[in-house]
Amino acid sequence: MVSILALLALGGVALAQYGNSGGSGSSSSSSSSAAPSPTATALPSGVHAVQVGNGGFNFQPESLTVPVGDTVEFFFHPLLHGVAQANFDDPCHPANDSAFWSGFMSVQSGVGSTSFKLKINSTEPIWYYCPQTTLKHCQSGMVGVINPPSGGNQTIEAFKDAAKNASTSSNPASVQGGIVGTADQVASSSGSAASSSPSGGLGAPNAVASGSLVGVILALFGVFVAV
Ligand SMILES: *[C@@H]1O[C@H](CO)[C@@H](O)[C@H](O)[C@H]1NC(C)=O
Ligand SMILES: *[C@@H]1O[C@H](CO)[C@@H](O)[C@H](O)[C@H]1NC(C)=O
Ligand SMILES: *[C@@H]1O[C@H](CO)[C@@H](O)[C@H](O)[C@H]1NC(C)=O
Ligand SMILES: *[C@@H]1O[C@H](CO)[C@@H](O)[C@H](O)[C@H]1NC(C)=O
Ligand SMILES: [Cu+2]
Repeated sequence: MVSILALLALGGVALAQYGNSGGSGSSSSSSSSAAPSPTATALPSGVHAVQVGNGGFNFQPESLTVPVGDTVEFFFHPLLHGVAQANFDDPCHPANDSAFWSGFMSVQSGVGSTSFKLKINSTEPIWYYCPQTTLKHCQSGMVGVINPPSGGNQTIEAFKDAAKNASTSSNPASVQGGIVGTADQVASSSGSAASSSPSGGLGAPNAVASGSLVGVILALFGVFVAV
């Protein structure tokens, strides 16, 4: 047990030093950027995730079937994306004055801590896009659909093809139609990481937790000594 605590303490000191080396004055550059993979944790039931701009100008999944009454939660990735509702005929522009719009979400790394939740009220197709004009996200294929028609020529491929031809893109005038708030996955995964991570089988969760606390305290002490 003593050696475990010592290891944890050393780890804490190392982390503290690492954190210290990067900061120039500001001490609060947070560890929240270490957000776990968005697929790592379960969402509340009835909530369906769409990743926005995760490694490319796209939505994942770009086509999603969602029951009436459920919610789609959009999670934002770097650097600056948004979600707005279009009509099938005009992929890169707001459907009308009441088209939903998340606003542009600025994310530096990982998954943004703010999400956009959209309630699904019918089985009608919902076509959407990212209106970022820099690098023409919509025209590059950053479009998606919820509850696509089961047949016919209104497909996500046709929507994407039409988007390529759009000469401009634009966003709705105001954020509306959904809820901008704390992202479910980011919040729940940081909470569950501490309790569910086996930490290499070091021992019971309580022992690990108290060891970590000692580590943090010793790490703070280490910084104090270093300064
Ligand atoms: C706006 O467009 C959407 C998508 O076509 C449609 O479902 C909605 O009824 C329209 N709203 C108004 C007020 O026209
Ligand atoms: C889709 O089908 C309709 C008739 O069902 C037709 O009028 C329209 O031109 C078709 N659009 C495309 C892009 O093929
Ligand atoms: C896009 O533009 C090309 C060339 O102008 C045209 O051939 C094609 O039919 C257009 N596609 C759509 C989906 O509008
Ligand atoms: C569903 O209804 C809610 C409440 O009126 C509204 O805020 C939301 O924008 C609607 N969802 C869609 C996809 O239009
Ligand atoms: Cu985008």
